[in-house]
Amino acid sequence: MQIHLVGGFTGSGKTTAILSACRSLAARKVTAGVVTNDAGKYLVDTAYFDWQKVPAVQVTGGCVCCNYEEFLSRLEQLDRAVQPEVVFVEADGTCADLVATVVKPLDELRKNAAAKVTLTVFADCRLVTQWLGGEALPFGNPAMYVYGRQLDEAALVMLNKRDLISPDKARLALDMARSGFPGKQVRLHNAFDALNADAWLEELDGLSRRETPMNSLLIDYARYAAGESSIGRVDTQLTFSAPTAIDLRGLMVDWIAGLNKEIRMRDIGLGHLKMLIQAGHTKAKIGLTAGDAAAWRAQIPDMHGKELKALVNARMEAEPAVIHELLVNAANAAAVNANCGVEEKDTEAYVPAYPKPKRRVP
Ligand SMILES: Nc1nc2c(ncn2[C@@H]2O[C@H](COP(=O)(O)OP(=O)(O)OP(=O)(O)O)[C@@H](O)[C@H]2O)c(=O)[nH]1
Ligand SMILES: [Mg+2]
Repeated sequence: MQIHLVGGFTGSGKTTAILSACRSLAARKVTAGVVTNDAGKYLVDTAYFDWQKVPAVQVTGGCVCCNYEEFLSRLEQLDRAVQPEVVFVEADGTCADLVATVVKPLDELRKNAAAKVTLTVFADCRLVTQWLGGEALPFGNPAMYVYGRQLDEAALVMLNKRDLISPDKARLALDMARSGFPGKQVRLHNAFDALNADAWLEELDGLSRRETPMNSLLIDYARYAAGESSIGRVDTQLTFSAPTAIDLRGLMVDWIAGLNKEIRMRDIGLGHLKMLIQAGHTKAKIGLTAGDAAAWRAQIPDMHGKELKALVNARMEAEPAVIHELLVNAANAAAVNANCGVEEKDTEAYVPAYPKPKRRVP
C-alpha cells in the first residue's frame, strides 16, 4: 500500500486534488482510499468523499499525529474494507510537523514496504506568492507561523489554483517558490485537472522510492499551538424548511453573501468556510477561502424545493462563539427573507487542543 500524506493550510485545495487523483487512479483500475482528519467529527470532507464514492475513513478529535493509534486502526479498517493500493491521508489544515510525527513513524513501522510514505504540501499560489514577496496575508502572526512551518517541511510544494492566475503570474510564482524553497520540488497545479493529477501521481511515485530520509522540522510547539488555536472552528448542520417550494439557490446566495460581508467587514482572516448542501437529489460542495471574492456563487446549483440541508465547517481567525453567531445570524436573516424556518443540530464550536504527538522521530 502506498501512503501519501497531504498537508497545507486550510482551503489550499487538498481535498479537491486528492479527489482528482483518486479519479485518475480509478480510471486505471487502481483502488484508492482516503483518511480525512480534523479535530471535529461532523466533517464536510468525509461526507464529500462518501458522496463522490471514494472510500474514506476519518480520524477525529485532533491531528493524525496526536491520534496516532486511532490513525493506524483507521488505516487497517480501510485496508480490510477495500484493500486500497494507494491511500491519501489529508492532514488537518493547521497541522504541521508531519515528517517527524507521521512520515517517519509510519516508515519505521512499514520498514519492509516497497514504497515510502510521501508528503506533499499544498498552497494557494496567490497567497504563497504574496507571502514570498513579503506582502501581508489576511492572517495574523500566530497562524502565519503554522503556514510557514507547513511549507518548510514539504519535499514537494504544490502551487495550487494555477487556473486563477495568468500564465505570466504562474511563471513568476514558480520562480519565486523555487528560490524561496531551495531544495524542494515545486509544481504549479490545478486541482480540478486530470492531467495535473496524473503528473502529481507520477511525482509521488518517484518520492516514494527516495533513498535519503526526509528532514524532521525545527518547530516551536508553543508557537505552533498558538497558531493552531488562532483559527476558530465551528461545525454544524442547518436545515432550512419552507411550507411551499422556494428558490433555495437564492436562499443560499443570500446566506453566504451576508456571512461573507460580515467576515470582510470585521476583517476576519478566512481560512475556509466549506459546506455540503443538499436539496432533494441535488448536492453541492461550496468553498469560500481567503482571496475568494465570488467563486462560491458559481458553486451553488439551481435548487427549488421545501427543504435544504447544509453541513457547515467554518475555519477562520476568530473566537468560535463569534463564528457561530455570524453563521447563525446570517442564516436567520436569509431564512426571514425567504419566508422559511431554520433549525440547527450537531453544533461543535472549538479550537484544537495543544498538539501533543504520540511519537516524534527527530
Ligand atoms: N479554481 C480553483 N479552485 C480550487 C482549486 N483547488 C481547490 N479549489 C477550491 O478551493 C476551495 C478549497 O478547496 P479544498 O480542496 O476543499 O481545500 P482543502 O485544502 O481540502 O481545505 P481544508 O480541508 O479546509 O483544509 C474549494 O472551493 C475548491 O473548489 C484549483 O486548483 N483551482
Ligand atoms: Mg479538505
